[in-house]
Amino acid sequence: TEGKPIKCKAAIAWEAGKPLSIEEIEVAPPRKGEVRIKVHATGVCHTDAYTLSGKDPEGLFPVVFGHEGGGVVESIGEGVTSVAVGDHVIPLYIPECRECKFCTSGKTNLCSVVRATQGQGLMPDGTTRFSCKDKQIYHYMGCSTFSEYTVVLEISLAKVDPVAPLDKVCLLGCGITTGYGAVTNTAKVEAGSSVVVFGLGGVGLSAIQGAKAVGAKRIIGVDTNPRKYAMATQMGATECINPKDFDKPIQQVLIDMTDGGPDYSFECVGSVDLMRAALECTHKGWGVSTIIGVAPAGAEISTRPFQLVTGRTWKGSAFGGVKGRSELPLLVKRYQDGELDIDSYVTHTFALDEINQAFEAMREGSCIRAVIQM
Ligand code: NAD
Ligand code: AHE
Ligand code: ZN
Repeated sequence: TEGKPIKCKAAIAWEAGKPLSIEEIEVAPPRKGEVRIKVHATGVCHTDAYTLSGKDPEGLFPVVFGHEGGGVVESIGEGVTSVAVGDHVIPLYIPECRECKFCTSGKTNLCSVVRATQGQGLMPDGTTRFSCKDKQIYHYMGCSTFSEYTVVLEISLAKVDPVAPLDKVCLLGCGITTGYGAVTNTAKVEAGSSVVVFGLGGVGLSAIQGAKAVGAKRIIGVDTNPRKYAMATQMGATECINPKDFDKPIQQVLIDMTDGGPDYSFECVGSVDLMRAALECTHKGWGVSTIIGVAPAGAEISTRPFQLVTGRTWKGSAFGGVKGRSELPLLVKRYQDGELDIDSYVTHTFALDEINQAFEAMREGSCIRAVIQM
């Protein structure tokens, strides 16, 4: 039977820098290889605020943001076989087609089959499934979870245990997986290592959790907001420091604290100055620094080449190097087994109507993750 459009509520960003507005939108039925899902919950990630701000070179408007969701399959398009109506799913902004040269390389999670159209806010056939007031509305990062219903590709869905609470495991759709995976997959931090994490938001706290899980000996959290230290300590930080408390550059402070610098560092803020500090603080000869934060259009990193000549390595990580369809079910299991903390991250919950308050909470600095319950 032919699917029908669904009218539902969504938060639309009509233009950069303006609050989102709750509108009735029409969500078209899923086409070939697509799945329509009822979104049950979604986190709000700093990246949503970044693109809303207008600093993302790929930002498009009007758009439905949101890329940290959990939902239930409402209907499937032609040819969809890996998920069925009623399945619980987490949308993935990095798909996993299992066929492209990236997926088959064994070297990366950056599946690229649909990256071009995804970056243009479109489904692979070049159209969108959202409309409002006779206008086409763009998709965001292939997910658009700030809507009661959304359409996502089959290859962009991780099927998860239906027993797992979607208003918690939705956070595996971005922040938690990103920080945790950057430590365990990208940098491959070993037991006994020293680790510095710059930025103690949802991503940085998860890097700390990952570092603790692999047995890092010393884990130093760096943030300009001291309200983040209690959670960082709870996640496994052995110390927390504020760059504002020192006259010396933060890289020098860290080198002095750790007898030559940490083995690993992670930048979880999106500041190119901190990216430089994060590289330069690491230990001569073997230090590895991983960039996770997203910097604004036009920003560029720099350092003296000597920093690399003398044995430091600069890396980057997207979605923690995680292949979502294969690996997210394992992280869900780890959560269910009590080995991965997700619950502590949910410091705020809001209804979809209140979504601008979630952005406000993130700016205000008291919040780790706000979860929108649909
Ligand atoms: P967040 O806003 O929750 O946390 C950022 C933290 O950085 C805050 O605690 C803030 O106080 C701190 N901070 C700000 N300026 C600082 C400074 N100068 N020195 C030290 N700390 C400072 O953000 P989040 O959701 O945790 O995301 C962090 C970054 O990671 C963002 O740039 C986001 O866009 C990016 N991100 C990247 C990926 C990826 O796959 N690469 C995934 C998710 C998020
Ligand atoms: N559009 C931005 C890039 C944004 C970016 O780096 N995104 C991360 C995920 S952030 C999630 O909160 C990512 O996965 N990048 C890989 C990719 O292919 O986009 C810009 O600067 O153009
Ligand atoms: Zn994100």
